[in-house]
Order: sequence, then structure tokens, then C-alpha cells
Amino acid sequence: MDAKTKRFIALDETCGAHNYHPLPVVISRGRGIFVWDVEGKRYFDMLSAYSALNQGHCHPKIAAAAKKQMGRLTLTSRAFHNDVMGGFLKKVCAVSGQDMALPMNSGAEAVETAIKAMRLWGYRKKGIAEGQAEIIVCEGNFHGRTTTIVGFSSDPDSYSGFGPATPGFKSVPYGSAEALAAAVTPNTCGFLVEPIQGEAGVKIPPPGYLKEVRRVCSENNVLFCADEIQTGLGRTGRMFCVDHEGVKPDLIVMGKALSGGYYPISAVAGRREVMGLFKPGTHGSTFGGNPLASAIGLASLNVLAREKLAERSAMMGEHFKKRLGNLQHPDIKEVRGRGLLLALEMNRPVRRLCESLMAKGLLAKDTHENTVRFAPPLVITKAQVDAAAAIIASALREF
Ligand code: IF1
Repeated sequence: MDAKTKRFIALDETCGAHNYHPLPVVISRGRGIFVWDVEGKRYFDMLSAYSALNQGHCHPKIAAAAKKQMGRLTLTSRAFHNDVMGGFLKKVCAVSGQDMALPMNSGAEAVETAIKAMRLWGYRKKGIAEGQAEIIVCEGNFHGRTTTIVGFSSDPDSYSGFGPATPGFKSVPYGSAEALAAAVTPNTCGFLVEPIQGEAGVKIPPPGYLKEVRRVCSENNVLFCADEIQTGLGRTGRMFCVDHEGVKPDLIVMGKALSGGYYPISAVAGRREVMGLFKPGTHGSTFGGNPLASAIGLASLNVLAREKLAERSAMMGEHFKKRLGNLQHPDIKEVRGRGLLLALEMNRPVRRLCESLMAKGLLAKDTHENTVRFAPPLVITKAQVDAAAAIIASALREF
């Protein structure tokens, strides 16, 4: 590792809390599916900032929209209207097929907003006694890092040391609509679920699961809330992952690629009967729905549509999955995924494989020890998929 890289890493380690264990690479530039480090070395980005860069690094159209708005108006707070937010939220509702949206900043903030919306609906509409509302979540979930959210995580790394947990949540096995039905009580207001569990290692539920969830929630007057922060906005080959089963949740949570990687933008879109329950003073955020975020968000959604990135994700994902499926190695356990949310699970820890991939010019992240996630920006071409697959094959031969 050369001096410049060492210096940047030392600075991060001295002044930054060690809540991550990054690969030893210092990135200084990005464009499309590539990033360059401080030595000028080029890498395929196979993480896309955990699927926040579906449109690719530094997409010129989003940059142009950001620069234009930056010179005009960036923040008013919601104490006043601005001339950008409405157009953005109209687009958010149009792409999600929902009536009303509430803009926030991080994914976790949007999940917290959805939790408040489900509880509010439970009390105001379902008639649950105040303070008794329950929300069902899945084992293996990842919905963010606030204390309430980690309180219902099943991953000790996420919740240890951060108790006491917020009450009012219970877990069921992922993928079982029967387990969900059995867990519902008269106090259940909502079910919060990832259509594919990203952090758990790209866990895909059995076919028909989401349809069954929709039926169970409808039959029991329980809100179905899909966390599409990672799986949404084209990542799995459809605009939203729930579209693979033609299912319409009551609430959809978005984040990450809603900004094309430019700016923290998230939103909860839902039925008017639910989202209309927030009255002035009952929820808010200094930056939520600001003009700059709204201009960037609108441009990001327009790029997804104009460049047909969901369709590209389906086509390139199929091709990439086939190439990964042809890889030969005695320790390969499974190749799985949908669209360009792919995972290679081995029978042993893969950190060294990721370090070898990095040496060969490809950046990928291990999740839960034995799984490497491959989730490039959706703008990747067939030739680039083939080049990436060749690098992965070469690293595997040495692994
Ligand atoms: C980290 C994981 C991925 C998410 C889903 C909500 C959020 C996320 C389905 C919260 C965020 C990020 C967070 C980041 C790493 C990454 C991650 F490994 F943590 F779990 F992608 F799988 N719902 N996921 O995936 O959104 O508040 O971060 O904007 O915390 O290490 P956020």
C-alpha cells in the first residue's frame, strides 16, 4: 500500500470512529460504474454504495439539476412552501402508485416515519388502545440504525449495547405468511418487511410470499409496509421489488437511489387514509423535502425512467447471474439474486476474496462473513459485466 493511501487511512482511523472496517482503498473519483483511487487505479464498483448509486457515479443529468438548484435555492424549511417539493412528491407518488408521500433524509428516518404512520393509523383508524400498537417484523431484517430500529433487529452486532429496546415489535421467520398470520393480534397495526433481505445476504423469499403477505394483511386489517430502500428504484429488475408479484403495499419506504447518490433523500409513500393522518406539528424534519433534495430526487427518478434502468437491471442481472453461475470453485455454495442485486455465497469467509478482487480492480463487499454481494450501478453494459465476471473468475482461481 503506498504512502498516499496510508496517509488517508491513518487520518480516518485517528479522527473517525471505527464503526466500519473498510477495504484498504481510498477513492477520489467516480463516473458511471467506475471509481478511481488516490493512486489513479480504476475499479469496477460492485457495491453502488449499497444500492444508492443505481444511476451510476456522478450522473451528468443529476449533477446539472443539482448545480442549477444550488445556485437558486437550497433550503426553506417546511415553515414555508417552495417551488420544487410538490413536483418531486408528485413523481414519487406516480412511480409508486401511491396517493401521498412524506419526504425525509436518511432511510432510517423514513422507516421511523413509516413506524409512526402505522401506529397513528392503528390508534386513529383501527381503534387500537393508545400505547398498545404492535408492528410485526422479520428475523434477519435490516431497516436502519436508530435505537428503535436496532431494538427489533435479530443481529447482535446491530442491537448489542444499545438497549433498552423500544416495545411494540415482534419478529416472525422471513418468508412464511403462515407465521405472519399466526403472529397477528387485534393490536397489530402493521407488518414491516424487505421484499428481498439485502443485508441478510440477498435472501429471496419463496415465490408468492408477497402476494400471501398482501392477503394476510388485508384480511386482518394490518398495514403492509414494504421497505424498498435497497430493493427499490430498479435494483431488482422492476421499479419496485413488489412489482415482481404485482403486489401493492399500503406504504412503500424509499431512500438511497432516490438521490442517485448525490444527497440523503428518503420518502414514505402511502394511501391517503394513512399518510393523511399526520397533522401540522406531529412530524417533521429541518431538511425533509428541501428544494435541493427535491430537484436532485426529481432528476434521479427521471434518469431511471428515461434510461429504462429497471429493464436494464433485469437484462444485465440475468446475464451477470448466468456468468456467476458458470464459475467453478469447490467452495461455492450458491449464486442468488434478482436483477442486479446478486450474491455469491461461499462455504467460508470471503474477506480475503474481496481483498483479492480489489487488487484486480473490482470493489465488492462481503456480508455476513461468507457472502459477496455484487450490485453494480444499473447503467452497466454487457461487455462490462463480462469483464467483471472475468476478474471474479480470476480471483476465485486463487481463492
Ligand atoms: C450501514 C446494511 C445494506 C437498508 C434497508 C433501511 C436502511 C438500509 C433495506 C437504512 C441501509 C445500508 C446502511 C449501511 C450499510 C447498508 C446496508 F449492510 F447496513 F444493511 F445496504 F444492506 N432499509 N442499508 O438496506 O437506510 O439510514 O442507511 O439511509 O448502516 O452499515 P440509511
